[in-house]
Amino acid sequence: MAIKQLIEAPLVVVTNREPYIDERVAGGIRTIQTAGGVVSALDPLLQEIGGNWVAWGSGNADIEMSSGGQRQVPPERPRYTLNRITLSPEEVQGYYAKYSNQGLWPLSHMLIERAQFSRRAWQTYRSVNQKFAKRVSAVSPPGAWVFSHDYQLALFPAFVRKTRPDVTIAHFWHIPWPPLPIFRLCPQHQEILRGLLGADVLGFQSEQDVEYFLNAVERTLKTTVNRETGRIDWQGRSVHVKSFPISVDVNAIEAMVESPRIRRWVRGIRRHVDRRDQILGISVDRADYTKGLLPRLDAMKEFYTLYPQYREHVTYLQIVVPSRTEVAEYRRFYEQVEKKTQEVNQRFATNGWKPIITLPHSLDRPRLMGLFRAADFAVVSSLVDGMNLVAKEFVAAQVDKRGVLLLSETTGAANELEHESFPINPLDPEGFANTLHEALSISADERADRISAMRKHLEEHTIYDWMADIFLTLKMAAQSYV
Ligand code: GDG
Repeated sequence: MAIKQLIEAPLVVVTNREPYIDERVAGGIRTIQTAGGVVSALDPLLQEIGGNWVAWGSGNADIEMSSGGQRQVPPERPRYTLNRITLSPEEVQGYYAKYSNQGLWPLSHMLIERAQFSRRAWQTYRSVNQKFAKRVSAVSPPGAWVFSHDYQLALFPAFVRKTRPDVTIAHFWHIPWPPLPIFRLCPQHQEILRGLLGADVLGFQSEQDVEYFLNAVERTLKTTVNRETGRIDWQGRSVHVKSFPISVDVNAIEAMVESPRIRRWVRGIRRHVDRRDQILGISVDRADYTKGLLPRLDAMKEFYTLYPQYREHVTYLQIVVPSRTEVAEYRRFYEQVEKKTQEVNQRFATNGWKPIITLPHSLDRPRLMGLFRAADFAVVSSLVDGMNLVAKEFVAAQVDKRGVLLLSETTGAANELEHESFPINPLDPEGFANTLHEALSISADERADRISAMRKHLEEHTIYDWMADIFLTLKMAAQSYV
């Protein structure tokens, strides 16, 4: 069924990041469409059915391009209303950089020592969530369906419910949910749970996240949880908790890599690689400590040490996109990656060959998908990851079925792709090196079989299935109030 037929009420989407950013550049103002799974799924839907999107207006020309905090988008063919929330630099620091990214992000990824909380940042996080709720309450038509998103907005559902009990809310928690002994370390853990329980539907990436969440609710709020149905009785309502693993648009990626421009790009890369008798490996990550970039470099060092036959033959291209550069820790992390890369290169480079090439900036999406198509192997080595879309995109782009995927066992994606990918433990460099050798040793037929099986799975579980599943659950939740 087409997703739009599932939507039976006016739709309001609420995210931290906005789908369109107005930026002042030399010579004028440029509107940039942001990328990412959620935006690329929900923007076309809102373009089709109309509605409202509420987000932090982070662009430096957002205010002047909006009127009364609103902008009709897409600019060239306006179809829905983008409601921009203006945040002061102090609010951005407290709500986004500190509480969200230095507190909830590391804690949810179970990297306890990196987590920092402060009551001052909490107050800002709280008031910004309230700000979002106020705006959503103001723009939501009666009986609207509200889809809100991620750890930046944990308190938002309960705030909206207070003023607008008529709306039905689905909130999706995009990152892992930690086990209780870790979650408890968040000084405001009870408030976070109470905030989220304001939703009617709560979505997570995996069954394990759901289990940890239900356990936290049961143990800390002393509430009845039905594990079979995933329902929580909360303040006279039912909250439906379920896993909705996010995915990609396989057909769109396939069409992208089959376009004449990208076919040419892929041919060029392959010619270059084959002429030099190389095997091309690739990884693509935001420069984030959860992605296991440093242990991966240790593993590559181990690989070239244990298997010297690959020296001068396996070239590993790492795309490391600077991320959250407003947080000092992230800037330092980026420098560490650069330093370690240099060390490995100095140790193994020969005249005219370098084991690791770093691309320190982002590529446009079609060319990135083209690189995935051209590569012989991809490595995803996150320490912990809610899903990891790079793994799924690599599989979707592999239309020639030449590549193998090394995938960290501790990603959400491994729940779906563990049988045909090559599982790795990111903290076991020797094991990682052995697995890479094993993966590079299988026959072309086996490579093709593995990619085909993974592609089949992704064709049956696309980003649109993810969205349809969430809206179907939301619809059931909305009906139970009628
Ligand atoms: C969070 C959760 C969950 C990267 N470099 C370039 C580029 N990218 C794109 C990739 C991919 C996306 O960014 C990264 O998604 P991931 O899932 O790998 O990682 P996070 O950013 O941490 O995402 C994660 C995800 O949300 C779900 O949405 O899976 O667990 O942490 O789509 O392709 N895109 C372009 N150029 C680049 O250089 N165009």
